[in-house]
Amino acid sequence: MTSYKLNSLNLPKLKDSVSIPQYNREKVKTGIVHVGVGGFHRAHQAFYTDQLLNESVTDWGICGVALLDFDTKIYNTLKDQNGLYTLVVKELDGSLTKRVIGSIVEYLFAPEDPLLVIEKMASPEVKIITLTITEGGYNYNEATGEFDFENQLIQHDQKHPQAPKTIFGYLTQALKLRKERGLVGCTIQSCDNIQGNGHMTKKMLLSYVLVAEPELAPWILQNVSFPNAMVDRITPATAPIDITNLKETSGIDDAWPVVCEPFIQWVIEDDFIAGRPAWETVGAQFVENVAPYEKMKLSLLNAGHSILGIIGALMGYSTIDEAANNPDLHAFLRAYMKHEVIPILGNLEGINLQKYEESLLQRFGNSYIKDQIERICSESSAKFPIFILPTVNAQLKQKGSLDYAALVIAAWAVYSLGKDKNGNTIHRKDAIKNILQEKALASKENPQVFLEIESVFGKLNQSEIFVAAYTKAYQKIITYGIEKCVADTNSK
Ligand code: CS2
Repeated sequence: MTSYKLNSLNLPKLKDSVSIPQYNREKVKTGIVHVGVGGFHRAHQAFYTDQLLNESVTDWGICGVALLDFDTKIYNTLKDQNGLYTLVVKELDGSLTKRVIGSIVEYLFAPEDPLLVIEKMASPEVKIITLTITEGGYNYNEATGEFDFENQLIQHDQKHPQAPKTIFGYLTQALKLRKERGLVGCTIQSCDNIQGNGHMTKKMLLSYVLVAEPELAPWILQNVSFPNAMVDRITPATAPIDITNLKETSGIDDAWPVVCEPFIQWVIEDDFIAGRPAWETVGAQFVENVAPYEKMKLSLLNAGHSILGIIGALMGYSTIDEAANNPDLHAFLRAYMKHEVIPILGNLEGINLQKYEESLLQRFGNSYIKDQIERICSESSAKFPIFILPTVNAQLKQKGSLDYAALVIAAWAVYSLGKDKNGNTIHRKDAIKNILQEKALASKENPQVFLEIESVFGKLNQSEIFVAAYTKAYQKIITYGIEKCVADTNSK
């Protein structure tokens, strides 16, 4: 079939094979600057916003900012395609729903021109700055509970405020300009998987500002809001086959389409100091207190992912659905949820936890999604403290069940040695990969050493009860293998 390179010029030619933006993108003003234009943002917020723009709203276009050197490829793709990309939803029956998204109307590459990004964030038409900078991007130190000033990039930003490298340097300079110019404030909205992501953003930003630009802090407190939000849509990394299929079946030559599951959810606290898009008209939920939704999602979905990922990797699987469809691992995850998570969640108003759990297990098992275990396990050192350790700490407090989580953490120690049960290499990506590996090696002699990584586990190694459960699980994995341990823990 004839294919067309995806860009503004060719858009009308694609309208018979795919749904395209129904609005004039040139008339859309940028009301939102979004930092971190990875797959998740493009499957989630940009999709909600695209639907809204289809309803004749014109004030809420997105300027996508690629923050890191590493983001060159996505920036170049957006530039080549005039910000357009295809969202391919892999439905439960395996069919594909394709849609060209047009809500990213501008795009900037921060390393190339930092001042342009600062100006854009400070521009009067921009009312909201949204972030998907990953769990590790908040520069929070689990051991101290505070902002990490030891981070070299933060130190760089303090020395070079006009050419920052971190989100904190950018936000500080942009807010400073807003203040100096007498502009209204704005909302900074995190879309990352962190409990109280708005609170976290505020706390971390103010910690930095109090050192870098102390006189700006009171203005921020008065003029900037930080709503918390729960975000959800499973968005695997795009595979080469997704690109080829799109070209062959729909004639769209898109260098970087985004693929995702059909499920989508966004629960947001309604705290937007300078106004907001009516995202509720396209399915987002605005609530007064988002904490229960966040807690539920992080401790069930994200933790579930990490469990399937780490244990699945050891079992030799490469995608989440393979792991989720292993009957023993499926039962293990169910038991973890039942015995260790649900009891600490209690009754969440308006939420049916049983239904949520069932829908999660179905989502994990969807074999059309093929979510990569490598993606899920990447940066586990930033994920475990958010997804799993709060459950462990809560169970310790109420002297409840710990064995499932202990096995998962022991499995992570074994995973960090880098070999699966068949001796094949596990490819790992983590900011502290070397430390994990070093501690994992030392754990062969003394398993507890792995728990000494304070930036991940905090003071968990001081809990005798946890250390005992973890050590037992570790030794059992080494002696009998992961499969037997998972099966046995289940049958208890
Ligand atoms: C995943 C998330 O990164 C991870 O470990 O659990 O990316 C997950 O797919 C999303 O949060 C789903 O909403």
